[in-house]
Amino acid sequence: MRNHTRTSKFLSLVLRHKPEKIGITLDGHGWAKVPEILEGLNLTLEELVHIVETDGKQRYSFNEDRSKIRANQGHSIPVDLELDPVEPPERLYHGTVGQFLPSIRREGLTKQSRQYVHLSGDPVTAAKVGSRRGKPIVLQVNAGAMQREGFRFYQAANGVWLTETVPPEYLTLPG
Ligand code: HQG
Repeated sequence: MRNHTRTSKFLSLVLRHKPEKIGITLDGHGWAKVPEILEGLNLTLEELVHIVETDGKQRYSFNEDRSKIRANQGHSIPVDLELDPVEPPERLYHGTVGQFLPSIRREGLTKQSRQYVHLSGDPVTAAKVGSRRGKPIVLQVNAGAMQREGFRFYQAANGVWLTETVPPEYLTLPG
């Protein structure tokens, strides 16, 4: 069996950041044509379905007839995922690392290269996100208060919470 982790990482790159890597474009809603993905990644449909179905974070979705595929979140290129605002739980969580804290204290969470700030529904998931970069630090986000004060929250098809920005007054930082 081929190394699916590597292929999945490349699929993320293509569907979130650089479709031009395989000479394709995404439509305005982030969809790529499945035949173009199969050709560009040298995969069979069966292999692509396996990657999508076994992905630990459900990073990808097919459309109904499996003619198109897109990433559920994480884009740096502007795409309209057509997500409706939803009421968040009172608390959400963000996993980061210590080196970013001075800047986060000053300006809050900002989306950096991506389209949204990514938040997790529970602290364990947030710690995993932070641990990609080092010793994880989990920040608590007062999402309920934000929503009541007019900020919008979205939930991607894989459950990841998205918002435009989290001002510092809604964050509880450790220490
Ligand atoms: C930090 C992965 C300085 C932020 C994950 C993070 C997630 C600031 C980094 C998804 C800052 C951005 C997203 C500020 C935020 N000053 N640093 N004001 N505001 N940061 O990768 O949330 O595996 O764009 O704390 O699991 O780490 O790829 O965002 O450390 O779901 O599917 O700037 O990506 O999913 O990093 O991760 P990212 P993220 P996948």
